[in-house]
Amino acid sequence: MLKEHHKWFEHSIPLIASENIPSPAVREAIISDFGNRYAEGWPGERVYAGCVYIDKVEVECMSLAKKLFKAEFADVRPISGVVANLVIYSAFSNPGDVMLASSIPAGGHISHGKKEHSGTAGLVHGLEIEFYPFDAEQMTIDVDKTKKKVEELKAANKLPKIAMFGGSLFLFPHPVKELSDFLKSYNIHINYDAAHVAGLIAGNQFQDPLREGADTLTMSTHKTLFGPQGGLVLGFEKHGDVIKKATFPGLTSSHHIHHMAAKAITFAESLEFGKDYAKQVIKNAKALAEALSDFGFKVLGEKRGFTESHQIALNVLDYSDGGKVEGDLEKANIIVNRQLIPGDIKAGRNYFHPGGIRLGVSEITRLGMKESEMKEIASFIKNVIIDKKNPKRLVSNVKSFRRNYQKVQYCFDKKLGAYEYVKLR
Ligand code: DSN
Repeated sequence: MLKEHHKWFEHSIPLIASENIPSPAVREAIISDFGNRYAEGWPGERVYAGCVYIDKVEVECMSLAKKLFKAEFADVRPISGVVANLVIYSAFSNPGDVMLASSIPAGGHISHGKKEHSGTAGLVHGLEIEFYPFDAEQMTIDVDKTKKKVEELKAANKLPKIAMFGGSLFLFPHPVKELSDFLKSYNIHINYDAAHVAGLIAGNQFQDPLREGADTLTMSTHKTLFGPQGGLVLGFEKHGDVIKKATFPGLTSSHHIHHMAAKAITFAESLEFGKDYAKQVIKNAKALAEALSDFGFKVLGEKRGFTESHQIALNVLDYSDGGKVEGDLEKANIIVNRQLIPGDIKAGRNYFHPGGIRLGVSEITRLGMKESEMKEIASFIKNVIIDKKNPKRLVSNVKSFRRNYQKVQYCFDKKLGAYEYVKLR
């Protein structure tokens, strides 16, 4: 099954916005013996022996992370974006406190969610979640309405402890600069979840949350930041101690040392190639959005040029629903995910049959695709959704389209095929 999966992806168009393809060097770190070890604690203060080389790598990893994101402090141990967010909840709030965050149809992530939706913040840390007012035309948080809401919450004795920016459906920068002075005047901790856009921030092509007023930055390390699956917390030295304790012993025991080493490689790759990569990602996303719009698709964010990130969101209700479209595209080897979009919940649609799909160009950009390939991809998508061609009949065209894009670009060593199955025995 593993081999079948590798073959399938070699022949597919992977458009899941939360995924990417790591370099051969990152894959090599993942299969190293670091993955069989424990290194609890901080380098130099471990509670296990055997960490001589692990400590050296982790010190280098933290230093590369700080350099890449121009941060005073880095904790490279959180094992995922969800755990990185839990570190922030644990360090800067108590159960019962209020957090401002985006709802899922407005782009929020499950880890920012309410208890009744089994969201991590509510279910695991007991936070009360209040949603930001959202401007669906501009596809971002509404600044004036947010200020009003915070004042109302204060009057109701529910002043938020944390304001969470960032999310999962993330087309345009969030108004951190516009809201940070206001939020700080109420002593609200500002965290920015950069999971989706970390690679764009690293390449200086999105916003710069730590300079715009965010206190901390959380992320996963495997979306536009093209590394291994993992998490990262960044911020200022003054918050270092409380973050360190929340990560260990609070939220990790072993911190997946092999992935930590692979993060170090990713940060080095991003310092070297990240700017060119991020620029091409955004060009590709815009080209794909424009081509889809030219074919007649309803692309969200039209008033602002569709996207400033790696993502595109389509409203597919003219043809069927997001769940059905996701399934049809998969049969044609085009991998996307269905997406709740603004208006879905009010209209009674749910996560299984939402109004939209979300597309991301991070992985196909890492494979070397440029604007002209985006036009071809838009045409495949039109064939399935608008022309209702039999998706299975498109598979051979998709396969030959993919033939020339089999190596990972924007990395130091391109010997291994992107989806090559590595046999060790
Ligand atoms: N659910 C994925 C996303 O944000 O798209 C990853 O957490």
